[in-house]
Amino acid sequence: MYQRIVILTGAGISAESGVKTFRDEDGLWESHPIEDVATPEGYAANPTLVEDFYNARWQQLINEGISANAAHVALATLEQSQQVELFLVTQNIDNLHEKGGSRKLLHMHGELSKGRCPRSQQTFMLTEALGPDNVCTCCIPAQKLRPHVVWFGEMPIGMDKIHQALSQCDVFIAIGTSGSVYPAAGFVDIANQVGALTVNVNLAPRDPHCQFQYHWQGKASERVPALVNAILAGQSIAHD
Ligand code: BJW
Repeated sequence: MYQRIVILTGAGISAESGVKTFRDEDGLWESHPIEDVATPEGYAANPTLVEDFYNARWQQLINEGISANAAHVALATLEQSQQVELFLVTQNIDNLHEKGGSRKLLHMHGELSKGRCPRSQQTFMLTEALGPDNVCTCCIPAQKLRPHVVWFGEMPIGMDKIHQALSQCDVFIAIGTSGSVYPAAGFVDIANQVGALTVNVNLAPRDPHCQFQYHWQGKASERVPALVNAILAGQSIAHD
């Protein structure tokens, strides 16, 4: 029934795994001014504070044994079914889609597990915490790795591929994102313009300004498996 599906995920899909969201009460931004930890200027002003912030989040993912939940697993099932052409793009920098079994996805805001050379932009899997001694192997002299994270004012990763997928999709689904950060917040407009079916999955009730045609309210761990089952069974998802 549906052939080309683009799925965008945000912090809400990982919330039930124990990873904090950004803008909810008690979210990540509660204790950190955004401009301190999520801008190039904040990093330039205090690299140690920023490195500590991302090192702590990476350690949390490893040490606390945070696992994928049913929503991540359902999306991996959809990919593996090969019944549809799936383009999965996440704003999340955690690795829970991979832990859930997804093999093809795009991390448009980067990945906690990687550091990036500020000169060549080459990425490196982190084997030790970010800090003055964690340097690239691509430059002479070696450069200190920065977090492989897209901060405000920086260009998200893979925009050409994302636009191409959106321009050809017949369904666009957003899961667990507040739609407050661009360009991701504008993907629904592109999908609507090309005539795709647009569905939002969120714990919160429908926002009257929301551009999605349908709103599946509830926990991602419950609504996403239901959505995937419907798609795989050839049933319509064009309802609230
Ligand atoms: C559940 C749930 C459950 C909870 N089940 N649901 C003015 C107008 C327009 C744009 C701009 C502007 N001024 C500046 C800009 C651009 C700026 C921007 O958007 N600013 C806004 C604040 C206005 N954007 C940028 O700078 C971006 N770059 C850019 O625009 O480059 C130029 C460009 C031009 C043209 C084309 C392309 C590019 C870069 C943005 C980088 C964002 N980086 C961050 C930080 C990453 C590092 C880190 O992790 O620390 O990425 S910000 C942060 O927000 C993070 C997230 O990926 C992102 C989105 O957050 P998300 O995922 O939506 O989380 P929340 O917490 O907001 O929402 C969670 C949702 O889940 C809620 O709705 C809950 O209800 C729900 N939920 N539990 C289902 N169990």
